Amino acid sequence: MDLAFLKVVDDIQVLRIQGATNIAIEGVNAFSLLGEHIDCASLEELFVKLEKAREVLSAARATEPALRNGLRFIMYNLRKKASSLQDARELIVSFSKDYVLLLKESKKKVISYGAHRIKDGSTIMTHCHSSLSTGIILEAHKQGKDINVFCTETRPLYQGRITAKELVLAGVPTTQVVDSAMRWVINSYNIDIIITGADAITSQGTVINKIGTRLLALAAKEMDIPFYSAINLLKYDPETSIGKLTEIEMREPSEIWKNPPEGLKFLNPAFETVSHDLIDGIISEGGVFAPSFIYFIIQEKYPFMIHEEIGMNSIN
Ligand code: RUB
Repeated sequence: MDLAFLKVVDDIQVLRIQGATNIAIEGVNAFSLLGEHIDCASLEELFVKLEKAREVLSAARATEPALRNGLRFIMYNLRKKASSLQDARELIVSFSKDYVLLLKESKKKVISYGAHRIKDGSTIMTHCHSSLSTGIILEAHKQGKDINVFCTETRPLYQGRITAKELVLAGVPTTQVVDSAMRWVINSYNIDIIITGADAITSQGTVINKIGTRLLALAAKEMDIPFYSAINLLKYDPETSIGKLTEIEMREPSEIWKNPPEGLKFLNPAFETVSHDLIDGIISEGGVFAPSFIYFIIQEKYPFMIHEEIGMNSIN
């Protein structure tokens, strides 16, 4: 398979490309480039090669529906509209651009709606690195709101440092704590609102985000602090509507400890679920709403996600 394509797959696997939105954008662009140039003699051969590439890219990170939905969007539209090889090569580029635009436009809306939710004088807490939740905080700061942020380190790969750097560089007063101090901070520092990103949302309104997010949501519940999840709806996992579970990615033990004593076992889950009863609101491009409304909003906004390929009736 094409080397440039495989390089992007590897970058996604080893987290040189990190965060659901970035992963989806880079993955879809790589898929489009591959489709445009891959050696093929017929439209049928192109489809076979694209399906193989889709499989490889989808497997790069198990818990990333925004990327899988991008590939679903391109293939679904391609099968409906492409009538020749040349036609398909042009269409793949234009459908990829359409999807990346959807991602970028939805992100702008999430940031704008989320910033409305932050009051002047607020202390905000976040976890991991999410371009959406960091975007919301930076937007509130740009609007002149006097805010103060606490963020976690996010072991084992320290994505919280990316968040901390972005905020400090922008002049936002920011404090970092170790992950295990998350409840202590909520209890001791008058947190007004918690906003995290998300990698996926299921048909039941369960959000999946970086390991530690549920602990944060439980601590928020205990102390009655509003907990919001900033998510674009392209992260909906349509397969959950036919009963499948979103897979939680398990990562290498070496991320936790490079030279551990022999015989020590590790578990290194990258993500965990936060059920809808722990979430006060989803901040999405479709508005701020209770997670349990998700299925109806997806049906209306992104019907391509619910079509025959996953065993539901086509709405398109
Ligand atoms: C990153 C992570 C982020 C979401 C959302 O995990 O959990 O909160 O991906 O990101 P990892 P965004 O570093 O393992 O990819 O808001 O940018 O889509």
